[in-house]
Amino acid sequence: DLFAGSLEDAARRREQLPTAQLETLALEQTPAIDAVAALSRAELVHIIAEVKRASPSRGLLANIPDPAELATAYARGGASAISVLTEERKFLGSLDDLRAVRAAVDVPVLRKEFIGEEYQILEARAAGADLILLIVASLDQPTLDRLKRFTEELGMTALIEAHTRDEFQRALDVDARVLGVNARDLKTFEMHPELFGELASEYPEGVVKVAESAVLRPEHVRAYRDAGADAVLVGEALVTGDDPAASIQEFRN
Ligand code: IGP
Repeated sequence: DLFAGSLEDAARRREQLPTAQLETLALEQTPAIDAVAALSRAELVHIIAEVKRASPSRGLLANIPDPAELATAYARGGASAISVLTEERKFLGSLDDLRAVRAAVDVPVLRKEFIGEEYQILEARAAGADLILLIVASLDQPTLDRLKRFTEELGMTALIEAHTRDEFQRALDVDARVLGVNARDLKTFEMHPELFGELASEYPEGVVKVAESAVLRPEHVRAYRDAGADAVLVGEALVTGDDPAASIQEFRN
């Protein structure tokens, strides 16, 4: 299971770099960028562009020899934030990718990882991330609440991800400020692009509405936008296309 793998990998890294030392590195970083503010600026729709080499559902997507170069193209196209997969086993990502992207762009950067403990959040901050992902389906409610608070204590923002109405409510119960509805069911990999629209009216005022996955063409972005999305998270379409900056420009219009 992806979540267990991420936690094992973090435990291995902790043997090399104990929590106290990692904490020092995290606190030395330039303060995190305010992602809520960035995603609340006036824009037809914000694009969160993802650096994604592979996935368990789609296999190998793209080589991406230079994630900094890809991120630079994303920023040039007008991406409001960049998501970097750091999961190593199935997505072939790494914290090195995150650091490279952080050094290359000045928009908010998201650590896309299966996060279940504070150590992984400290790693994200030490690598320069501004946002982290918390997947409601993988966390019990007290843990979700604790990790979200810890994220904010470090000055970062949590993108809290739901895939059902019940998970959406649990995200609101911990005061999600950025709430994503993932069209992809992470257990079956089935796509439910209509789910965002079904939940869109339940967002309280001021919570950033993010639609995740299932965008291959501009009309898919338009459908999410018409349903009320503030931001759309796109991976596959950008890494497999031949001009990511041009694709983002198209998606934003
Ligand atoms: C991007 P897509 O279909 O554009 O490649 O999807 C993003 O939504 C997806 O990578 C994602 C994801 C996740 C990956 C959403 N939630 C949680 C790993 C873990």
